[in-house]
Amino acid sequence: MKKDQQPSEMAGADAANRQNSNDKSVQLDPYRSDATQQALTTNQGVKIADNQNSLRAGIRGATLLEDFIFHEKMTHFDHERIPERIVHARGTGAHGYFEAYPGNEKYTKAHFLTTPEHKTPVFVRFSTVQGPRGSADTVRDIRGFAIKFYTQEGIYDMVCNNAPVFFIQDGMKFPDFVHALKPEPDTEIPTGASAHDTFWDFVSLVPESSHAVIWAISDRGIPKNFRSMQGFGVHTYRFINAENKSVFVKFHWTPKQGMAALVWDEAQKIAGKDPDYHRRDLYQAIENGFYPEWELGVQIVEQEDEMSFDFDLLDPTKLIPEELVPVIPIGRMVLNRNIDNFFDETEQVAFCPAHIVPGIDFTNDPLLQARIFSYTDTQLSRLGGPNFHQLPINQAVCPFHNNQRDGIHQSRVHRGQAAYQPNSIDNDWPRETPPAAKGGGFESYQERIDGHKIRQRSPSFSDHFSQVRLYFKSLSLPEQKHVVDAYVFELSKVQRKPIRERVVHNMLANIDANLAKMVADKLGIALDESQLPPDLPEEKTSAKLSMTAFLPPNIEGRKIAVLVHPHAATDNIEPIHQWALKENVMLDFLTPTPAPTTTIEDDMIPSDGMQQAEPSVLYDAVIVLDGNNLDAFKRDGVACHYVIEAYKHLKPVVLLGDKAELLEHLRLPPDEGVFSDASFQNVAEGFKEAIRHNRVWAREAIAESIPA
Ligand code: HDE
Repeated sequence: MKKDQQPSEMAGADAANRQNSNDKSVQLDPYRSDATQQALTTNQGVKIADNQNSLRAGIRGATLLEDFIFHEKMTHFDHERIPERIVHARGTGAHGYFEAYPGNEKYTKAHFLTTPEHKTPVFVRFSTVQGPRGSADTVRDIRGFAIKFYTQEGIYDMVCNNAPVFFIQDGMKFPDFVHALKPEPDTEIPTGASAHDTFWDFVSLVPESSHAVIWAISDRGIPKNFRSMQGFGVHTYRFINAENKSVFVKFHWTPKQGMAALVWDEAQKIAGKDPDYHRRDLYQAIENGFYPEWELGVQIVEQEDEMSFDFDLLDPTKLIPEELVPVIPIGRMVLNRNIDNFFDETEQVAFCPAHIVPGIDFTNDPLLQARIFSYTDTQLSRLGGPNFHQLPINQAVCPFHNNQRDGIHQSRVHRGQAAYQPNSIDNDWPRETPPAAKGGGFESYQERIDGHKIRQRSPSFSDHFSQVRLYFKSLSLPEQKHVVDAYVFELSKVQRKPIRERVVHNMLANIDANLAKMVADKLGIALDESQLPPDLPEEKTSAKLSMTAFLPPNIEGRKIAVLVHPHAATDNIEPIHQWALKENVMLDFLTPTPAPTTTIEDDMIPSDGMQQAEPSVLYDAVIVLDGNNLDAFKRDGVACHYVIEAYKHLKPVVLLGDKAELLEHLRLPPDEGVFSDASFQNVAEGFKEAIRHNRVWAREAIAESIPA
């Protein structure tokens, strides 16, 4: 389904509603500027007569110093860039809303979580961690998943990642970790990759990193797109209800679209063919009315159960297996509006885990405590001063008043003589609001603190491997294989042998004997059986750690390429269109050149793109249309490569009519993911099912023998 289709052609009235709410002509906020039918002026409002030429002394003379119009334009241009984020510089954002399910007041008094009738606006920014602003989207990395809730009680930022655990336990180590991960300081290489010496040097010396490393090394580190990614709050937070009762809480976002990952060869190729792949995917999905949706779930732990686990709830390198504490759904989030301006929204948005609202509170997780400080601090240099909360994208939607004044980029005119409190001159306004069950001022949970001032890691943080083993053991066999392959790939880029050895001996050997042996074997590293820990605890698994637990119920929003060559048959074209409408998928008819191509009857088929420019790596599945053109197809290297590559990347492929012969021609063994028939209708159901399963995993061993 394409953007220019009418809402009536999409499934149901819901789609029509969605289309409306994405209508950019609706003026949403007073600060959104629209220059349509407006005169070009200077920033002072003076109309400009000539925007093509600077003011010069004579037609061939020097430019005059008095050209204030040129100066203003150039000065602004010279300062258009701001420092990029230290981490998470590469990101993409979208607007939407959050809706709570009924019944949450037993946990929290937060207004936005306890008023199902109220839709809270949100802005979400997805990101990679390592690469700079212009780096590729599909690199192996953890993804950021930061949500700004514009609640009636103030801004709430839930700054999540797509993994439930982090690399370090104490914020003190964050600068070290990031310095090791970032491009190396002497060469500024590599961009957007963790496959280099300093990263593996650090993590091999810091065993607490093993858990987050294996999440990044697994398929979670190369998500298919942002729409099919989970999000996690990582830390344990607190909920506080109206009776002032507190429980511990972990946040989970689960995509309604299901979960899917790229395959590694594909991820690397997309980084070159379309470095904006994830950004484009989200934008296009929203433009086309496929609004991505996530369910917010919580794991609740009662105060008295704090110590009842064999790990510490305050340790951010640990997750709570869902078998121990189930995830309870408490609301849903829909992203339904694209940004108008990247800089003003996605770049200037400033998230901070310290932005919380009544009903939510922190715990003593030492990583969280460090984050409470770091985010506002970093905005001071990134956004140039303390007034970034006044930028439109960061502004609270409820009233906000205090006695903080002045500062760089102050954009409010504060009235009143008294900028202090208490005061009698302005009748003591603005005044405090005492805490209350609802609508009161923020009050921290009154946790009893009793301890020594000390720099020491709690012994309860010291088991660094049990959960890593649990994670590895819980993956499906293809997922486990990808983990092995990814360690080998990453370590192959590490130049220093002792670092490679340390990863195998100190990290992998503590996770799983087979994993360590397979990686050691491929790297040619000696691994003595005696180096493997003698008593590995009983193996157990946790179902939801594998992405296979999150298959979607349908294939809505997937992208299918249809390869068309001159002299195409027409019989299957309409059934393919009808099927796409029914299943709500996006179709692109790709042709050898951008020109329209022809049917056998000499009718025109418009081109949605050229096969070479829209390669198979950008699609979920491929259909090759039948026609009177098999020989021409076979002579077309781009088209043949298209089919081979889709096959190699384990994608479902439909070969219609005469194109069935391509399997033999291209030496591709038939399997459950290749559908050959004269009629598309006969294979449509099987094709759909194969797409729903993301990949034809049974093909993987054979696919490896096909040249990349
Ligand atoms: Fe961040 N992190 N972080 N982080 N983080 C930033 O804030 C920091 C951590 C996360 O789209 C920075 O505005 C410290 C965990 C996301 O704008 C900075 C520590 C998690 C984003 C910062 C952590 C995150 C950031 C850089 C350890 C997952 C992007 C620019 C103590 C729960 C937000 C900025 C966006 C960004 C500091 C660890 C997620 C430097 C000190 C754990 C999604 O302030």
